[in-house]
Amino acid sequence: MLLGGVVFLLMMVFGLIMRVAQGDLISLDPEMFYLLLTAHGAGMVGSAALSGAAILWFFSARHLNLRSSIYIAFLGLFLAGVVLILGSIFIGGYGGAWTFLFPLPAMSGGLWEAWAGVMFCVGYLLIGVGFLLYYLELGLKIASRYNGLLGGLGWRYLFANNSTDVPPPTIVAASSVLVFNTIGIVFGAAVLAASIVNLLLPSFEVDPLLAKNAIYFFGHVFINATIYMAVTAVYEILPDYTGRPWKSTKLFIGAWAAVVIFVQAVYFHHLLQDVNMPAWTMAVGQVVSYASGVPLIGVTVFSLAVYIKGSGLKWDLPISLLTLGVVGWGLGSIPAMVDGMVSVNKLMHNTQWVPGHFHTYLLLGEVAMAFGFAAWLVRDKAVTTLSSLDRLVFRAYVFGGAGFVLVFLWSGASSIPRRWAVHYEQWQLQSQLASGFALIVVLATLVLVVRYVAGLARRSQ
Ligand code: HEM
Ligand SMILES: [Cu+2]
Repeated sequence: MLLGGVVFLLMMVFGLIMRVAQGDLISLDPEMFYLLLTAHGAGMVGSAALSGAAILWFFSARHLNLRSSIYIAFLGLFLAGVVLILGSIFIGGYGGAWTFLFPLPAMSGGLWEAWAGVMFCVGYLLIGVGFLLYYLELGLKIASRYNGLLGGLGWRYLFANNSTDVPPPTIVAASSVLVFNTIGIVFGAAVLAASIVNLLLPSFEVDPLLAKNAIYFFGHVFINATIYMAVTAVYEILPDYTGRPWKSTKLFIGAWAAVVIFVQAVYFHHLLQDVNMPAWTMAVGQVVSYASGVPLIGVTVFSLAVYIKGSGLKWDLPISLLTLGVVGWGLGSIPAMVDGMVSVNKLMHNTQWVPGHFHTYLLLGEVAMAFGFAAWLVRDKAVTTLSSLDRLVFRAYVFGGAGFVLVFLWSGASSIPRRWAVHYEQWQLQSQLASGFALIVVLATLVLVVRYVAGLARRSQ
């Protein structure tokens, strides 16, 4: 969590620099902008994945006998991947974005050489292998404890009405995530391997449309998985506060079953701009993007409200951040669904509307959950209320974060494109306002990290 928190903070500073540069408040070499953009995208997604994985492992270990050696191997592969990725960006000059869209790693316009692209892809592969190991261990232990993966998913209870040994919510979540994220990572690994061969032997050709589809399937599923892993913190921690255990009801298990399918099927919304994809894929993309909001908003956000209501819960920093995470996640899905409409997507997809929606469910979603979990780990049990510093930091994070994402959405609605290093003068007001909000988020996050470190130090005494 410490590693994740520090990297979140550093990447936020990179984000702030990009936004300040777009507002023309500093002059930044566009080449540098794309290095920062690449590092920010890969670093944020990586830290979200790392913190999500730490949370899921921590709570799964309450129910399973997991081997720490596997986690250490996972962490080792992860760190080795990070070193290669950072090297490829800041030494090799790779600036082709975290999505490594084929054939961009190979066609740098002279900005970086093939080896930098290879290094980036190999870094990703190492992280992917680490995750496969991680999920394999979870899968093995779940299968042996809950009578197969179907038992862990809870589907036996759902369909066969077998109510003995119903898996707890964390196990349902773990089983679901390991199924869909393993599929996603395998697609990602396949296209990474093909891209690496293509970089080394250009005569080995890759079908660009197939590569794009595989990359976006992987990317979409992987980033979603980070939130689905982190939300287990809510299932496990909230009951400590409300005295009401989070239950694996049929509705809950059914919603997770839907997530396993939908999280894969909604990736079709990444095809809405591809004129050469068949029309039915667009129809599926639109319909499923809408439908996928139901298990999330309908079940998680609604259940959270029901569990909290009338429970006499005392708000402290961890529970405030965790609740913010769920609310931000739910709210962020709304602009995502809007963008999932074919007619809107044609107009908005390459605008800042898109960073607007995903910063909502990441910055105010996954990251809030991760800091909530971290604050809970080091909480002082004697303190059951929000201190005035906690309240200030929490409010600053919400205020800065909400302002920051709203400006992205406003920019998108005004057709300001995403991923442009240099903005026209007419666009700079938004970038400047966003920089102010971003600075507030960075400062609040700094306090959260410092507070966590102080908590760790206090506990180790
Ligand atoms: C203070 C907080 C943050 C700031 C100031 C910030 C800033 C930015 C900026 C300026 C961009 C480029 C927008 C454009 O395309 O014009 C961006 C993209 C992105 N950000 Fe953030 N961000 C922050 C937090 C986060 C968090 C918490 C995450 C994920 C956990 C995240 C993930 C991403 C991703 C995946 C991209 C897309 C990169 C790409 O287009 O290749 N950001 N961010
Ligand atoms: Cu997606």
